[in-house]
Amino acid sequence: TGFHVAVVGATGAVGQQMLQTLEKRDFPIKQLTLLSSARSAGSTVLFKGKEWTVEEAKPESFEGVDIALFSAGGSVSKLLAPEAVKRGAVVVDNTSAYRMDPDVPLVVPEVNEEDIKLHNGIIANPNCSTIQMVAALEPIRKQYGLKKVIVSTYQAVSGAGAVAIDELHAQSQAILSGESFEPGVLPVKGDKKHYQIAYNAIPQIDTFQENGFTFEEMKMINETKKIMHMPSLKVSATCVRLPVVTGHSESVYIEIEKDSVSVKDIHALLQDAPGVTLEDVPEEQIYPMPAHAVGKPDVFVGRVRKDLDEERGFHMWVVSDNLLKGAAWNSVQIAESLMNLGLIK
Ligand code: 11C
Repeated sequence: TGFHVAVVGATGAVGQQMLQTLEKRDFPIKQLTLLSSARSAGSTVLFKGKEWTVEEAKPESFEGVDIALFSAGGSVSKLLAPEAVKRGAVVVDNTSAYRMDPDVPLVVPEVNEEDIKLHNGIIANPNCSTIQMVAALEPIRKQYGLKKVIVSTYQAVSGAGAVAIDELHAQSQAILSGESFEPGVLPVKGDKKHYQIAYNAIPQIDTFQENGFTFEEMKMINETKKIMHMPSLKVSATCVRLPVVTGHSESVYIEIEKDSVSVKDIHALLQDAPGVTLEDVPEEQIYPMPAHAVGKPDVFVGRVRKDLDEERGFHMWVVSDNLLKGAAWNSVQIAESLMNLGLIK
């Protein structure tokens, strides 16, 4: 018993974590189909201690598949997710291809699990930096309302894929041994210029839009409003890439609706919040850091402070493993919700 599961993008940084997460969660799989783009087809990956060969994803690959987890880039999802749905599969898509489509629920189970019920075959997994932020903000929104969010991110290179991890390692080694190098991946593989990421900070993630924000910043803005069902929430973002391999960090400033709320009140909410771990003991130098968050499914929150001038303003520091809660774990959570809600055939 179990489901026929397909993983599209099985060789990628996120695909690998998806396989590990399915294994760890002991997701009921009766058949597994591992797919990728033509470029990676034929390579092997490990699942439950066995080597599996990855095949090129084609429309026919989805015959008989119950649930397909896509993480092979937006163009693959655009082309093949509808083909999977046509063949009866439910798709959990971890690309930006369908996130803002009004017919597609955009889901972080701790925030809007109910939206899954509205799916028409595709459920979108939000952007990693959005997921960890809304998971931390939802318990506060529920209790005290939310008016405004201003976020600055400190994002890891694994968000840009395995090639970006390789580039950070190669550049770091080159710099330490005094060799020259030519940046070729970051900030955006397809953009005109590339910059050094080792020992640097790059204030560009994804391409610039006409309004001066990058696409990553617009994802955080638009996705947050959709997931929280708050089209008029004020949200602004600045997204920065750091030479960290895995684990996105965010400095988040919020304004709530209520007066007279204390840091203690916020702590009490976060302490009990699903998927959130509070790490906030300044006198003992306890706060979240990416190096401590790697490999863990939770969203870590610390440095909670009340603004010194704004009665309803709070600051906090939010860290999570971008490949887990930001991608693979959230996708598998959606798959588990689908199963628990009886929404897979
Ligand atoms: C990054 N947030 O860190 C991006 C990666 O829309 O799923 C995730 C891209 C996406 O570079």
